Order: sequence, then C-alpha cells, then structure tokens
Amino acid sequence: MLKNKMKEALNKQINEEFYSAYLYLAMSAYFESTGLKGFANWMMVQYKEEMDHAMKFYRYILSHGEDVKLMAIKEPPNKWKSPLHAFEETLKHEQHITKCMNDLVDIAEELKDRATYNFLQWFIDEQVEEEENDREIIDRLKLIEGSKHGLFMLDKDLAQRQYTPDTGE
Ligand code: OFO
Repeated sequence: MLKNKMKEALNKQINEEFYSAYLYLAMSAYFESTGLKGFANWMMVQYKEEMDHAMKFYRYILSHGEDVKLMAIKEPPNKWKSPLHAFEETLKHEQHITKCMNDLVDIAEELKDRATYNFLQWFIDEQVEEEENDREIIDRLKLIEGSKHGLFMLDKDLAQRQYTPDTGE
C-alpha cells in the first residue's frame, strides 16, 4: 500500500518519464533528418531507456496494488538550433528530472516509506550517470565547434551506443 501523496507523485513521474522518451524520440528524428545518424541512434537508445524508466514506475505502483493513472503527454519541440543546442536542452531536462527524483525521495522520507525510498535509489544513481553523459557530449561538441570532420567523428562514436533491455534487476 502507498500513501496518497506518494502514489500521486509516483504517477506524475510516469508522465515525466514518458515525456522524456517523447523528447528524445523527437531529437532522434531531428538528428536523422539532418544526416547525423549516430546522434539519431544515441537519442533512440535514450528514448528506449526512458520508456523503461516509465515502466519501472508503472510496475512499482501496480506491485503495491495501487491504481496507475496515465496523464496526457506534453508535445515536445521538433527542431533545435544545432547538435550543441539539443544536448544543452537534454542536460537541462535531465537536471529537471534529477530534481523530480530528489523531490520523490523527500516525500518518501517524510512519509517514512522505506520501500519507495529504496526503489528510488536506482534512479538517483542513474541521474548522476545521465547528466555526466550529457556533459561529456556537450564538452566534445564545444571542442569541435565548426569542424565538420570533428562532427563526423563524434557521429561515428555515438552510432556505437547500444540499447540493453531493462530486465528489472
Ligand atoms: Fe533521463 O532519466 Fe529517466 O527521465
């Protein structure tokens, strides 16, 4: 059983994760349309990971015998000024998600909900990694600014990213 405040906040997070997925799918389409297939791949993997995040919350709520409430997903943008702009927006978005996770942990602490507190730890660690990945790509984009060759090489690197399905472990 989950307390109402916790349940509502967790349901809201499902929506945040679906929006993240939507945003990165939009970015994947944007990159593909500009010929940056490696960037498009990186964002497609990100999209799939965000879907997994949404489903982790979905399953967690159901595992407590509580109702899942799906909400309307906001429309994401479909154009960015440059790859650097898209990644700066990605980092900004992930910083927002980190804040959401910290707020969820605060609620779990306030309600002395140890199970949810433990469940959230995976996401807290994941956010450190996500922000770090974005920062690394932003730094590389700043270094190569104006160099088509540099962009081509980075695109090749980002093409290597592979999706590993979440097994729930
Ligand atoms: Fe990008 O970690 Fe979920 O939202």
